[in-house]
Amino acid sequence: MTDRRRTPDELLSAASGGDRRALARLLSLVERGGPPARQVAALAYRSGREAVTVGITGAPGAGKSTLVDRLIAAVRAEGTPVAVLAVDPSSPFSGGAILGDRVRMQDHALDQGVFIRSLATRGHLGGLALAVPEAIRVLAATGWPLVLVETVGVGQVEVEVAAATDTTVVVVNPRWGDAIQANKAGLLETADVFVVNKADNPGARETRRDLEQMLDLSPPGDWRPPVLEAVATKGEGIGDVWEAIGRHQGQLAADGALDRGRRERLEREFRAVLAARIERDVEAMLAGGDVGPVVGEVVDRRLDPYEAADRLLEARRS
Ligand SMILES: Nc1nc2c(ncn2[C@@H]2O[C@H](COP(=O)(O)OP(=O)(O)OP(=O)(O)O)[C@@H](O)[C@H]2O)c(=O)[nH]1
Ligand SMILES: [Mg+2]
Repeated sequence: MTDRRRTPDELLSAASGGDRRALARLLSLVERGGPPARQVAALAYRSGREAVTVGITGAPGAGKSTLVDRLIAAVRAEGTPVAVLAVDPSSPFSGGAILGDRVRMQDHALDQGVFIRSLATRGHLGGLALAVPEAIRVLAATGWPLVLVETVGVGQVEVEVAAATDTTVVVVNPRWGDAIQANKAGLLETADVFVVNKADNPGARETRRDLEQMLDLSPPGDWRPPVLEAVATKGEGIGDVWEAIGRHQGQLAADGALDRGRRERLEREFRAVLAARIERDVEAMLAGGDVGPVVGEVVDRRLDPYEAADRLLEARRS
């Protein structure tokens, strides 16, 4: 049967049995949004299965994909299956190759224990902030115990995506100002592990020191993010990064923060779904016929915008 004719239910059980095309199709449905995506989301949610999730984030070109590639190798050496989502907030289209094209992640293409997929928003209601947790849930529901999420770019979206994972690794480079940029982008609060990658370039020690000093100034918590050096291209420092991720996961599990974090994320997700749906209702209202005359009254200054909004909302309720 072709993928297009399989129902989300059928796709989910096929994907759980190792059918990678079915899994890819499910993720395309999530990306695209709309009623099938809702069905997929509901099924995945009901499965109740969770994956360990690790976000890898940082400025464009910082070496995230190279690092992910090395982490995959480290994880596979332990025998754990791993799925990777490459998130591109700047691109409305995925094509499924952002990551694989750039680095040698293709090396893992024949490994049945590795699944790599890029993710873009397309039509998803609520954008990446919702598409990413849904995609993660699909992977967890189909039996992937570990999901790595690479996010390209710096900014709000990145922070939002980073907030969708248990552990967030922030990759910076030994460049003047990189540590400060990370701070400005709000990554200092989001980071659980810092990696100064491209430590083969000059300035790595200074960047580490800058980050440590910034961490000294932030309020002390239960976990102080370690600041590690790596040369992803040569595979140097990867063991330390993987070990730090494991330590952070251990700490989360030990003090109940893992469960708390996941509950908080679900609540945030629910709020985002609600907000997105209300926003869509507003769009529909504005496109409807009865708004025009009210807008006319507002622009003619016969009605103030607040009263106009009240009037429309009341008319809708009655
Ligand atoms: N010298 C040096 N170059 C590196 C290192 N890690 C990655 N690179 C190079 O940096 C470039 C970007 O690496 P990517 O892994 O694609 O970086 P990225 O952060 O995934 O890039 P985007 O996804 O485009 O944001 C490539 O040419 C890599 O070979 C490193 O440790 N040292
Ligand atoms: Mg990349």
